[in-house]
Amino acid sequence: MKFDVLTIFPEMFSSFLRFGVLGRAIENELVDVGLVNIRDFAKGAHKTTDDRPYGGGEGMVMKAGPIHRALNSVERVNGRSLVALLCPQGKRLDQPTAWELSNWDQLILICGRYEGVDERIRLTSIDRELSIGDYVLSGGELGAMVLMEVISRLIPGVLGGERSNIEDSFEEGLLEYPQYTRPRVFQEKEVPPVLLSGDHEKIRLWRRRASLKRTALKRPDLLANAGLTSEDERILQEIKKDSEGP
Ligand code: 4FN
Repeated sequence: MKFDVLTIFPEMFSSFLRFGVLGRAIENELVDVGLVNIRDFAKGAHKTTDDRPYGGGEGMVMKAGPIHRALNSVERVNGRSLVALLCPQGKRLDQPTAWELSNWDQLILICGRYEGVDERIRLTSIDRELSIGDYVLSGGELGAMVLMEVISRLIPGVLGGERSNIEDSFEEGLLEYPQYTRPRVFQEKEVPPVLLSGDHEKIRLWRRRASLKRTALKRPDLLANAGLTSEDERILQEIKKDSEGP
């Protein structure tokens, strides 16, 4: 996967790209990231990337020219290349969308600043609008980082052996079961005895039940799209019955 990020703040990405799963994926050449400084494509002595909005009003708007020229400077991998604008209008990123995006060979990510980008960029150059959530940000850069992190983890070879239960349960659309490690007792709270029993089938059922219970309690919206087995349905009925008790 090749990511190309267009931003006026490329330095924001340098430490993010050096660490963790994504840092290693880049080292192993499973992922490549190009950073394009939009300012390098600005004109005039001041290299301005923004200007006052037509019609007046507060704030500044990112000029179309520099973004357009920055985009033209990016080498397109081939036909499997998508240009995405990170912005609040976009479809909210979720795990199924991340899977779909992971099928492209190149994602070109444009990060807005100020009050956003000149509308003509949307009209001429954008294939997709993507959002990471419904809150106010100062720029699209954190969106681009979230997107690169989420998608990188789905690329074969990136997670290696550490494909965790977080992935497995979330791929099924459920929350994770509770985790414990030593010590066995912490501030009078004990590890559930079943986890010390060595009975792997009992442990599997306990964990499944805990995942389902957590999801039903904290994120019931996730259950609608979860891939529930008939065993899961049975466990959920049990959980419901238990909570109805006197
Ligand atoms: N944000 C909202 C409504 C109106 C404006 C914003 C907002 C950065 C350039 C866009 C925001 C959220 C998720 C990029 C937010 C994202 C951005 C994102 C983003 C500066 C203009 C702006 C109703 C969502 C609260 C600022 C709602 N994912 N404007 O944040 O780029 O990627």
